[in-house]
Amino acid sequence: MKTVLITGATSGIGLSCARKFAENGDRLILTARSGNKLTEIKDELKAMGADVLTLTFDVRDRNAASLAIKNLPKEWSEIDVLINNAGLALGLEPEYEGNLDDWETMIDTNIKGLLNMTRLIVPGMVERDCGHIINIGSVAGDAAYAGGNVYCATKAAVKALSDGLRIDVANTSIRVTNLKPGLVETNFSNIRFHGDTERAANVYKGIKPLSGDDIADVALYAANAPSHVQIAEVLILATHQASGSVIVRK
Ligand code: 8X3
Repeated sequence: MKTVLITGATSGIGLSCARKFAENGDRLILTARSGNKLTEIKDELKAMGADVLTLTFDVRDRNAASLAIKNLPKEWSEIDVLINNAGLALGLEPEYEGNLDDWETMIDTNIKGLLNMTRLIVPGMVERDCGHIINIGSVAGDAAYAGGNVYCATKAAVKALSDGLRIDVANTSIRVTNLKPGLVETNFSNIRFHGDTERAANVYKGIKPLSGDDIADVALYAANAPSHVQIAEVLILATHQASGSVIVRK
């Protein structure tokens, strides 16, 4: 049984990971910005018999994150798996027309938020010589696609930060995984298009997209691989998607 901390645990891939790891018998620390949603999910998972602790804070808020992690009850303080899932895309405008607030939110959440959590939790893993960081990257980090610009850059950063961390902990038993999903049908596109549900639905039209569960399955596999096996990076695409920009719709 592992203690697994998941950021952005109230929706999408984060929520799927929470359910899959709970089914696996792990203990969960779930973090997100919405306390109400966290409580709902905690109740759901507790009904399945899972041991769950919730922490309400925004990964962008370095002080709030630090306060929450440093004040973890002793029995929850040894985190075995950190799933850096909190992240988002906003907008699909050409780079010369993008919204600067959107850019800042993506950079602050996808890069700096991930770094905040890594910086807070990995030192304990190093001390114990044990742990696993699973970063949710994206196919978007492999190559830019039209309008992806800043979002793609943040996911390229997730790849570089995963690779860098893997080097920095190579002398320990800690493992670092970068999961790179393609089209996953969650609230992702709805958020990207600021609530334009019709535009969001079009993203998944004519193709069977991945689900959050498909990604959580891979995260669970990586976390439970034998200790000498480091699943360093996995690109997970829908069958009719070949890259960030090649999608065959029928
Ligand atoms: C999400 C995948 O292809 O919509 O990171 O950018 S994609």
